[in-house]
Amino acid sequence: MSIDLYMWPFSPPSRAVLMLTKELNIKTNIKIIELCVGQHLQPEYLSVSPGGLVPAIDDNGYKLWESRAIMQYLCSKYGPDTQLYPKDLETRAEVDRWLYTDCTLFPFIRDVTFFSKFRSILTESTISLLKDNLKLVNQLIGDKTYLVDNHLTIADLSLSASLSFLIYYNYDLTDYPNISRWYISLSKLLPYFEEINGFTSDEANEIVSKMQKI
Ligand SMILES: N[C@@H](CCC(=O)N[C@@H](CS)C(=O)NCC(=O)O)C(=O)O
Repeated sequence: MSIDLYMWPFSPPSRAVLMLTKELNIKTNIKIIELCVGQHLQPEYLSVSPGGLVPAIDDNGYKLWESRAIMQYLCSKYGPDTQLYPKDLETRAEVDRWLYTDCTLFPFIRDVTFFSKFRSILTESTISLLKDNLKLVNQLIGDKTYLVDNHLTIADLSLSASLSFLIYYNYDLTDYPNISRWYISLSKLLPYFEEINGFTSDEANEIVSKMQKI
């Protein structure tokens, strides 16, 4: 049995799901949806993900989008005993809380780093909200290696993928040292991390220049 994963390799939520498929050893057919040429807006893809967003999965006819919902589903189906999404109610609630925190944070990261380079949407308010959210995340991470308990969860996968945009676009993390330390540590602990998330700043800028043309 295998699943289809529709993704764009540069997309943080896509990479979070891809990392999880590695953790759970799920046989995965990767279907690249090239955002730079508008493949996500084609009727064929809209029948999988009606909003045209990546990632999405097709698990033998069951279609699901929204990365965090996908990760919760994959853990429940393919790793029912996995500590990646713990069963204990309070521990699971903490993982969920991080996923929601990340879901709030990611649009600010995306707007300030990526979108601002080819769309005029950047406001003082977005810049300031990103700083407020990073301050909180930095405080919550403290000296932890993993966000919840002492082991990897889907919260780590989701947040690290979101934060990667800050790294690619050289966002100044001086005021958020716990975030930098945690991200670097996780990148060394996970054997697939570099392969999936290791875009260079040059590659990230090249993607911006492709987006500018559409
Ligand atoms: N909350 C969604 C966000 C997905 C998302 O924003 N995907 C972006 C790529 S990172 C996308 O598909 N953008 C296409 C568009 O905006 O039209 C998730 O976590 O899956």
